[in-house]
Amino acid sequence: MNASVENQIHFHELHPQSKTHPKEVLEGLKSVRKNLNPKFFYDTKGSELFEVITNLEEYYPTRTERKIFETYSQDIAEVCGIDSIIIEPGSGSCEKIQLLIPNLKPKAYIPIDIAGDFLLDSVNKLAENFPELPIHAVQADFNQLDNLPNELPNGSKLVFYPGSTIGNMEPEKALEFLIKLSEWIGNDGGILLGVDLHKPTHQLNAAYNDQQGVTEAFNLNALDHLNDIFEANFDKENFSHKAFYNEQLYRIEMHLVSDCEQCVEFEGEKIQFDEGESIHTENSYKYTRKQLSSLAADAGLTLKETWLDENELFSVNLLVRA
Ligand code: AVJ
Repeated sequence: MNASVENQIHFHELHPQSKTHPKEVLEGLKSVRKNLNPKFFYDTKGSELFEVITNLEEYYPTRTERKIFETYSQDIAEVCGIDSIIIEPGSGSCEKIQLLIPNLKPKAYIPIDIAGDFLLDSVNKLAENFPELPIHAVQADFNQLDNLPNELPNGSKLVFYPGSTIGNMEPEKALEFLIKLSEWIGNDGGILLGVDLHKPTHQLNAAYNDQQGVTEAFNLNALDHLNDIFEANFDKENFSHKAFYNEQLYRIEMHLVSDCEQCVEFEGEKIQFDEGESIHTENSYKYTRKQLSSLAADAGLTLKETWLDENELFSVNLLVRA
């Protein structure tokens, strides 16, 4: 790192990476409806597979959101206001924000991510592209982060939460999360939120059941990940990918279905599977514009503006305090 970059990038380590306790996983695996937190998709292999998913023909969200950012970047900046402090929970590669920075002209950028090394790599690349931008990288699990670090620049805050990541949360959790963000942004800030929209079932089912089987590999990889970090002997060969849109609950459900009756060992406990029994690995909630504005209202926020693609597949929304 050269001297100018050192001045530009500040690193805050708030919660050193904490390991998941096996009990947390065991509780899900032993419950009547077996379940696993979708965070277990994302080891190195899983993150690579997700990257491949985002480029699949059937998987419209990523490219559609990018197109919205590209098309409306000027307008987004006008409505959100320039010169703000941009905070991005779960910033990953920090690539999406780069589409907006030239117009948003932020005073500082604060990416928050649990993966410290990846975060540093990402902000170093960002700093090369935007050498004038002050960056405060925060290594933390934003789900466990209640308060922002103290020594941040002053200014109005814009939380950037793209990718419909909010869709992974149960609606009650999404509400709690928006309430927390509302506290972060205060009266003069905003939340720029990417949300995937409700649409015909066949289109959604296709996006999570791609022809090449990448989503299948992504789902099954969670079992390898469990074997790697815990004492476990899942055999991917004995499970199948299942994903479908639940029209009543407005969510894609992903499951790993046991192909046979089998017993898997996890941290010294025996987990029994019937043939056809599944582990529920992910929910990806879709919203109608009405549902989204009522969620915002419940959090004391209002939808100030919504940007859509021409087919109204995906939405980018600015939420401010009501
Ligand atoms: C990263 C949660 C937005 O729900 O579409 C992609 C994850 N799962 N294919 C989504 C995912 C299966 C993705 N999110």
